[in-house]
Amino acid sequence: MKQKDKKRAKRYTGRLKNISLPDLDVLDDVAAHSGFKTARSAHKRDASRKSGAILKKGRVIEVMGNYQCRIALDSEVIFASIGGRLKQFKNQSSAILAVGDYVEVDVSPAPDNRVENILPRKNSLIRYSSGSFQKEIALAANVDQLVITSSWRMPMFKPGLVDRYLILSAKFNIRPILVINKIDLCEDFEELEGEIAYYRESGITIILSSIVSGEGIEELKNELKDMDTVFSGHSGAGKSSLINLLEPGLELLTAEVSDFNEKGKHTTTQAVMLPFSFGGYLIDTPGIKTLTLNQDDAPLIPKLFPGFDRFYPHCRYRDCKHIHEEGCAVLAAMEEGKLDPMRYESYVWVMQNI
Ligand SMILES: Nc1nc2c(ncn2[C@@H]2O[C@H](COP(=O)(O)OP(=O)(O)O)[C@@H](O)[C@H]2O)c(=O)[nH]1
Ligand SMILES: [Mg+2]
Ligand SMILES: [Zn+2]
Repeated sequence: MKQKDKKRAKRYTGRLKNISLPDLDVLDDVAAHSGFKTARSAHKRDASRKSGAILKKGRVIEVMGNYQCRIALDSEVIFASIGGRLKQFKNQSSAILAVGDYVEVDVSPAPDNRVENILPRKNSLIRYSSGSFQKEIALAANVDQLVITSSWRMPMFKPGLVDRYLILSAKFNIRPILVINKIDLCEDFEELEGEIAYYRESGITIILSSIVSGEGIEELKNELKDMDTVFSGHSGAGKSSLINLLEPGLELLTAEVSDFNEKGKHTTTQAVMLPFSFGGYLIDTPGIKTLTLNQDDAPLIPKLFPGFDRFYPHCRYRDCKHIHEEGCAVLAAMEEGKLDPMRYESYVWVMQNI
C-alpha cells in the first residue's frame, strides 16, 4: 500500500465509525410480504426517517449528475434523487449509485422520489480515479456480460489487448464474450483458428463476425438476448458498427448527453441502460473507456490471467507468480506443450507493465 493510500484508508475508517450501515438482508423477500417487511425494515434501518415512507423496489436505468437518476419500477419509470443518508457514503464506490443497481426508492414525496437503499450487487465495474479523494467509481452494477470487441485485421488482432480485457472481466466477475470482427478480411482461417485456439480451450465464448457479410450477427444477438451487456474494445474494431447493425437507431453516449429532468433542471447523463428490441440491455457509459488494469490488480493477475485457472491450483505455492518458482504448474504446462508460450509471454508482459 502506498503511503498516500494508507492515509486515505485511515481517514475513511474514522468517518464510518458513527454511521450505521443499512440492513440489506431483510429486503430479500420484500415481494412476499412487502407491507410488513418494508415497514419493519424501514423502521429498523432508520428510526429518524419520517413515517409514511412508501418504499418500492426498482432498477437504476440512468445516472445523471447532481445525484439524479431514472429508475424503472414494475410499471413505470420515475426520476429520483439520492437520499441524504446515501450521500454520506459518497466516497465509497459501493454506496454510489451506478446504472444497473437495484434500489429501494421512497415514492411518498413524489415527484421528489428518493433512493433510500442500494441492494447488494452481484458485481460491479469499478474504475479508479487517480489523485482525487474519491478513489473508486462504480460505473455499472449487476452486469451479466462484457463483450470484448476486437478485429481480425484493420486494426490487427492483438491477443495481448484481449488478455487485458479478459483479466478485467475475471476481476469483476463478469462473463466475457470475445467478438472477433471484420472476418471478411480474413484470408487464412487456419491462421485465425490457431491464434484463438487458446481462448477456445480456456472455455471463452468466441464470435467471429462481420458487418460486411453479416456473419456472426445472429449468434451475437442470441448471446445478448435478455442479458445486461457492456461493450468494450479497442477503438476502430467495429463496436459502433456492430451495435448499429444489431439495433439501428440506438443512441450511444459517445459524448456526454444533455437532458432535462421533470422539474426542468439541466442534467447530464453519465451512464444509461438502453433496451435491445429483442430483449436485454446495452449498458453504456463513457467511463468504460477508462477501465484499465492498475497497480492494485498486480497480485490478482497470476490467478486471473485467461486460461491460467487450469494450471495455477496445482502450483506448489499458493501465491506463486509463475516466474521462477519451484513446482510452478504454469511453467510445467508450458514445458509440456500444454500452454502456448505466446500467452505466457503476454502474461509476463502484463505483469511487468501494469
Ligand atoms: N471490413 C470491415 N470493416 C468494418 C467491419 N466493422 C466495422 N468496419 C469498419 O471499421 C471502421 C471502424 O468501425 P467503428 O464501428 O466506428 O469502430 P469502433 O471504434 O469500434 O466503434 C469503420 O470504417 C467501419 O466501417 C467489418 O466487419 N468488416
Ligand atoms: Mg465507436
Ligand atoms: Zn505457478
